[in-house]
Amino acid sequence: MVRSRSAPSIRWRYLNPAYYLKRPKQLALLFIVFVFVSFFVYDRHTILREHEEELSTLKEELERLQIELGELKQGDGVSVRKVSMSTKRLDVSKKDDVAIDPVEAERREKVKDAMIHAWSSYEKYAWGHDELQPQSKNGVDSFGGLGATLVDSLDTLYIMGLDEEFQRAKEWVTNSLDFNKNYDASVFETTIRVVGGLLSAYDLSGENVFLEKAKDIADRLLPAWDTPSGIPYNIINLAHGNAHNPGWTGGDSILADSGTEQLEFIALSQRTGNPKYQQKVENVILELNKTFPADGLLPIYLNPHRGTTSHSTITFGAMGDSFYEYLLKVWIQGNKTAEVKHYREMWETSMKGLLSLVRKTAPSSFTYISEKIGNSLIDKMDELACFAPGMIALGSSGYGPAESAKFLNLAEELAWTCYNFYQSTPTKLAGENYFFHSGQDMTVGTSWNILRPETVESLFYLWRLTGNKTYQEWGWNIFQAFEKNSRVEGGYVGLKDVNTGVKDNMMQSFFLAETLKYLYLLFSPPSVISLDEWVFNTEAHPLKIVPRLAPGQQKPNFRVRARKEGRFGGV
Ligand code: DMJ
Repeated sequence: MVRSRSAPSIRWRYLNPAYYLKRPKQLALLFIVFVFVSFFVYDRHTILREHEEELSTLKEELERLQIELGELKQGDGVSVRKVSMSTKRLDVSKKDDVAIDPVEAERREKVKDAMIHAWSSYEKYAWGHDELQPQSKNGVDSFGGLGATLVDSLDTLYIMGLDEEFQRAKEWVTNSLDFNKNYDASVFETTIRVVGGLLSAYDLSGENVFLEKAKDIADRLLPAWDTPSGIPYNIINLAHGNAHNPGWTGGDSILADSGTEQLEFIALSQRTGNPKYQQKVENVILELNKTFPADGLLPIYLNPHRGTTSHSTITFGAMGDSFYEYLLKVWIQGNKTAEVKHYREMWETSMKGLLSLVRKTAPSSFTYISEKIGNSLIDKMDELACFAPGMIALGSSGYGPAESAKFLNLAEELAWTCYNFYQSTPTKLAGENYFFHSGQDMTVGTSWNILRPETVESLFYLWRLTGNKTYQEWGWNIFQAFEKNSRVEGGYVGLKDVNTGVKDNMMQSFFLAETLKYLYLLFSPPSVISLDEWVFNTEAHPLKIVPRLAPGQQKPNFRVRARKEGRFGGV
């Protein structure tokens, strides 16, 4: 009895600290055992973690090799490497931010207020619809019911730090954005607004849903490129995939509509690792390059069967504009490498052609870009062509010093003309196009204003690239004219006539995507969406510039770096 009771009590005494206090040898032994066990456990953990890291690197490497294998099998020569955007917010403002000038800060807040007014009106009256009609306070589905304004606004909300609004928009994209629509959509408009808007939101936020949706809609657009020449049809049914061209072009494809998908589809290939998007759109440029004229100017109609141009207008305005813009921007997106050299060469050729269209008005010597049909020049310029000063300024640094200065000077002269499109009207808002008659400088042709962004876009580039604050002043004046004429209780409207100020009933989605974004950035430090790191699509959606590798080139796996707690909108 005694023995059976005392045995456990002897064992338990080893757990009593008092036991060791009286026995230093046992205490030392216990300490050594403790150190040894701790080291053993720590060592196991470290090995496990290292193995996990190694495993994930191997998985990434495997994924990369699978993509390369796929490319080799297809034998297409197009090299794409999947880029993973982090799920963390990207820091798009560099660390060396200069303190923001108080006047700029105040103006930026005013622009942000304008965005809040436009967005909250859209939320209130047109949620989920393509566009808001502010006077009648309802939504309309002008793009097939793809939530065009919502998708077009995502990155602007993000950049401005309107986080709650961005989250609500993201919820809608996640739960309600449905592309399975029996609707004949414009390939161009859907690409620049929807694919571009989603990819930009993905690049900024790292939220996968945006990439998934971009892939979904791009896959629906892709059959449009299945033509004998590879030049796409400009309209496609989103549910059934049958494509065609509008009747009014006589069956032709439109230049801008066919050559303004490259940035978005290349970006999509880079982010998904699937080269099919990039192949289709790059092939269009290769095709056009085969017969590219010496002046680099293409008429606005292309035959998608023969791959030839049709007799039609040459213009940097409607239907021509963004073809030239994308030649330059794909070169920038491609890190100006040998693989994209032909884009820059084509763009420089087109700039020679542009110089041949440049004329000056009398008596005030405003510089403008005329249009051309056959051998005849037309003394007309669209406000749409006012993107050109920004494009020329952006491309000027790729020339040697003398050419660079010449082109920058041209960009500044053209921007002055575009600013005067605004200043010359009673409302201080520009009309849709201008004619230049000798002795009369500029005369408004089509006199509506639909909240277009091109002039403020150019002012943004010129301010970024020259540092000249005059461009901020001009942008501020234009913004004030929008506030005065276009702001109504239910949002922002265009004007039916810039002479009388009579209002229309439409808030274009590009007002939120482009006009307000460029104005906001005009009053933000240059590090917010740095032009060294981002390239804007033609709808002002910034796409992150990531490495573009030559075929067969080996490079370690890369990732777009994310800042741990990225925040940039509130700079
Ligand atoms: C936008 O949709 C794009 O900027 C396009 O390239 C031209 N037209 C509008 C804005 O005016």
